[in-house]
Amino acid sequence: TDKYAVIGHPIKHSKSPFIHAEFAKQCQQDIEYTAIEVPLDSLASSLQQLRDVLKLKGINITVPFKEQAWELADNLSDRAQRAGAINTLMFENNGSMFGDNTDGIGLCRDLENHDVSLKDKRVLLIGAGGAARGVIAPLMTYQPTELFIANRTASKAKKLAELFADLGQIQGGGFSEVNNHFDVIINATAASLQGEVPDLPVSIFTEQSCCYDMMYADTDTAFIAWAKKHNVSKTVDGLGMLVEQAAEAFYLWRKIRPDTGSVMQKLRDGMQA
Ligand code: SKM
Repeated sequence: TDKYAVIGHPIKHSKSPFIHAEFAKQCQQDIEYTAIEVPLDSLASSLQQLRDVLKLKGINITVPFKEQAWELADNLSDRAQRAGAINTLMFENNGSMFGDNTDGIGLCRDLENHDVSLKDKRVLLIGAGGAARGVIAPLMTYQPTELFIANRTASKAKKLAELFADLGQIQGGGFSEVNNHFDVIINATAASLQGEVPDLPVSIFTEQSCCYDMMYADTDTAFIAWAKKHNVSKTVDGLGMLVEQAAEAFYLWRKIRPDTGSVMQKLRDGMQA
């Protein structure tokens, strides 16, 4: 049995063990996947322990360790290099740590699953932290006419826009600098976790806009409820992104691509608390 885990702090809420157990069943892979809480101040030694004592083959990494894990990885995929954060590690036979980031591709696959096209669209990305940074390059491959990164702290958004300027028309600014409407609006802040919405003008919404919240919850997230209140007809939460990023990590580790639709359905049906 090959062993894997997701690490984070906190981690109890994670649906990753359920998702990977479903993938393993479906693909007849003999693996074990658990959730492990790692102390906030000892990521480096924890990674060594997971590799050398628990003999894990790979791990997923979630908040707040993604950027620090990026620093600690020995090798990085190109997409992880650019993302500045990793959510997937593979321990190689010689002990070295290969880091990847599957969040961006996970978001893109989920947008495709929901028939959300970005080509020639005006896209608003809310937030300029690790979650936003990780998805910019993958989003730009769909050739939107414009990507505007909006953040409470304008300078962070402007910096990100500069960092990815080679990929197309990208601008950054504070919430008050957003004064237009967008075709696709993606919330990469964790505001919904506190039941809050970003301090943006409601003029960002049109009835045709599609709103995507990277967060998910059993009921509408605060952001999705806000969009619906302003008559946005298409809203999607981040549960699909979670399943798709897991599938991509599973593929990296096992070289088999699991079916995500059936696992999504089980999660939606509430088979997992
Ligand atoms: O990127 C993912 C991570 O791989 C696993 C996860 C979880 O288990 O909640 C959430 C995301 O950060």
